[in-house]
Amino acid sequence: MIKLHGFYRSSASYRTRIALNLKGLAYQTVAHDLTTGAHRAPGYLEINPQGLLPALEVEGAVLTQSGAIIEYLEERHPNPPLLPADPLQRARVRALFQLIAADTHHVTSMRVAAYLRTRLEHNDAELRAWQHHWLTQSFDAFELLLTRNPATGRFCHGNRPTLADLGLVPQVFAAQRLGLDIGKWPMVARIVDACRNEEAFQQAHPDRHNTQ
Ligand SMILES: N[C@@H](CCC(=O)N[C@@H](CS)C(=O)NCC(=O)O)C(=O)O
Repeated sequence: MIKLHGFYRSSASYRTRIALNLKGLAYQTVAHDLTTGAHRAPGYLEINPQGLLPALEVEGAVLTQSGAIIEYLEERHPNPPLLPADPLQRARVRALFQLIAADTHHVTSMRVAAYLRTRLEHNDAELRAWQHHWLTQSFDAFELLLTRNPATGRFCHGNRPTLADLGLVPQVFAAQRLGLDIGKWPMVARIVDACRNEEAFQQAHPDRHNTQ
């Protein structure tokens, strides 16, 4: 049985849950409470020395980094595909995912916030301004990448969910928790609504996992 080490409101775990659901894979969840620092406990550091969620136990191995985990799932279970067949289109989808997973998520993460607050002594308003700044910059670019490209459809790329949507939806959820109004980016908002109608996204939503 596949084992997902995660937490209900961890965006990177949320991305991975959507991928597992889209692929129709059964999995067991092991929750590590980010609010109590359970992800830094020695037992979990044995699993993922980076002390980050998620980690996936599968086929006798431990996989880390949500992007690598999702690409593994894609290679092992190609249907339904999360990447288009064409190399140029695949690059576009991966770029949208990386915009979120590499360039946005980290600067707005818990550990960066904790450092800003405790080591650099920023107050709540300064912290919020930092997070809104980076989120806004990313969503501005994401919106343009969607509106300017005719390959954008019901979802970020075409008419079925891809890796790009798996990046976007959890980041929007996190941004809304931080008080950002997503209505400023109409295409982003429309696509997130489309995703929220999909069973795989609904089942992965943090509200469905907040008791684990
Ligand atoms: N690039 C990593 C990021 C993982 C990550 O930052 N996970 C967050 C939860 S969404 C975490 O464990 N945060 C703990 C912290 O910031 O201390 C991935 O995509 O898996």
